[in-house]
Parts: sequence; C-alpha cells; structure tokens
Amino acid sequence: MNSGADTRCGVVALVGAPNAGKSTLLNALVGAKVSIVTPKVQTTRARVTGVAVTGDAQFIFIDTPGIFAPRRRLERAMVDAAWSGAHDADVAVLLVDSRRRMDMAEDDTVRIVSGLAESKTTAILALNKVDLVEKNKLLALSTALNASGTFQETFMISALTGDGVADLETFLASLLPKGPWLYPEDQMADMPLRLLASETTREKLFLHLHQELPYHLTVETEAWEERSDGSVKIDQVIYISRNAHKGIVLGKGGQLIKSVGSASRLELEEFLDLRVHLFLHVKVREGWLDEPERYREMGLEFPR
Ligand SMILES: Nc1nc2c(ncn2[C@@H]2O[C@H](COP(=O)(O)OP(=O)(O)OP(=O)(O)O)[C@@H](O)[C@H]2O)c(=O)[nH]1
Ligand SMILES: [Mg+2]
Repeated sequence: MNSGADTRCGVVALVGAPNAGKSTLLNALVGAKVSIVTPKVQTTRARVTGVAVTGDAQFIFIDTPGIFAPRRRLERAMVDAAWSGAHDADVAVLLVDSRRRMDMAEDDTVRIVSGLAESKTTAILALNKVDLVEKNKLLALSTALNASGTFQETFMISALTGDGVADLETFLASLLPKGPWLYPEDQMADMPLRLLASETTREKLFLHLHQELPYHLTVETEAWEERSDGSVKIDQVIYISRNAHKGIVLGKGGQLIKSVGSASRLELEEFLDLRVHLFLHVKVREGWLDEPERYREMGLEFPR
C-alpha cells in the first residue's frame, strides 16, 4: 500500500492569525491530541507535526504559531517558524475565525493573505468556527478574502464540532503529490516525549494563569526517569522572568501549581499509559527570553 507507486504523501501547513483554531484542527485531522489548545492567543510557539492517513494518502500536517505583527524576540521567532512552515509545505491552509470582521486593513489575516499570494505554495481557505456565526455572514467574509485570487478552494468548517473537516481532508488528499509514505502507518505525532510533556504542562499553565503571565514563562523537562515499578518520574522547570510572578504561579499555599501539576500529570498518564510522578520547579530567570538555549528547547530558531 505504501510503496510509492499508487500512494500520495505531502506536507500541509495550517496557518492563520492567533486563536483561529489551527491546533484544534490539527488534532481533529489526526484524531488525537498532538498540539496544545487554549482560549488564549499565541498558545502554539513552534511547529507541531501531526500525521494522518486517508485511503492512499498520508498527510504530514504542520500546525504553526499564529501569525501577527511581532514585537518581542520570542514573537519574532514564532512568526518566523509559522512562515517557514507555510513555505516548506505542498499546501497551506489559511484558517480564519469566521467571527473576524474584514474591514480592518491591518488585520493579521489580511497580511497573511498577501504573504501567501507572494509565495508559490498552493493555498486553501478554511473559514473556521462556523458553529458560532450565522451562515449569511460567511459569504461576505469568503468573498472579501477571495478577492485577491489567492485561494484554490474555500471550505467552511468547525474544527471543534468536526463539521466540514472530512470534506476539507478529502480535497487536500487530491492535492498531495504522488510518493511513498514517510511515516509508519500508525504514527500520529513526531515530537520527543520530553517536549510533549513540557507542552502539556504549559497548556495547563496557560489555562490557569491570566493576562501577560503565560507569555513570560516557558517549561522544560529536565529529567525523565523510568522506574523499576513501571512508572516514570518527570522533573520540569517553569522559567519565569520576574520574581514578582513567582507567588502568582505558585498560588495561595501552592494551590495553583498543584492544580497545574495534577492536570498535567493526569493527561500525561493517559497519553503514556503509565503512572507518572510529576515534579514542577519554578525558577526565576530574568533573561530567559534572550537565551538561545531556551529557544532551542522550544524547537525555535533564535532570531538575532
Ligand atoms: N466554537 C468553536 N471554537 C473553536 C473552534 N476551533 C477552535 N476553537 C476554540 O478556539 C480557541 C483557540 O483554538 P486553538 O486551536 O488553540 O487556536 P490556534 O489557532 O491554534 O491558536 P494559536 O496557537 O494561539 O495561534 C480554543 O478555545 C478552541 O476551543 C471551532 O470550530 N468552534
Ligand atoms: Mg495553536
């Protein structure tokens, strides 16, 4: 089946403004939680690969960070990673939150459409979150975004409910180049377990913390020790940039970090199918946002 003569295999990048639903769509396409999702913008920081098979086609989906006008170094690294994801792909799917209004010239999405128009990548438009908008609003949005002639096709989907996702996938399969599959048939993700564990904890921190705080922290898995009883002991460091944040991350009597730790542990136990002992250590490190090593750990290039 996967010898290459009758099979297809290609890379499909999911791009869009922050919070458009890219990671939710990746997980829906793959049928497993591969990429973290939160209601906050700028959740995804680096490219995340998800692999799926339909019929004779193997998709290598690339979830990317949201594209916006970056200011800080970390933001620049994220946006660079997103664009390189789009440029390296056979097909780029632009995801748009259908609630967005199209009358803002500086809108992130407008900028992404011009970027895609300039690149040679085949582009598809997917209006997402259709479960939240009236159908008659979708047409106006679709017309506005298609005025540039950038998109080969437009789909209206809900990554959350799955509405329209199968149709999108079928169409994408027809665009993939012929070739042998690059991953084993049952593979769904391509992320080291340590990074997956860091991301799981970061998701819980994003869900528990508010305002700017999630954007001033990063999580790294420092130790991963398999024990003779079959369980695994994971030590993670949460780097924060200010001492003043420590109390908030820990919470009253350590309650917040405890909730984060147990939510992350439960999810990791389910994913790994192992008992997990998770230890979280909060470290203040003022300059972490300017340290190349931190970017490498996140899977990002360090922008000079
Ligand atoms: N109602 C509804 N909510 C959705 C849909 N798709 C995504 N969401 C929600 O939108 C929020 C953002 O979803 P993500 O998948 O994290 O968005 P993203 O584009 O990956 O965001 P960044 O990584 O920050 O760029 C989450 O709260 C999702 O549950 C949808 O089709 N319908
Ligand atoms: Mg995301």
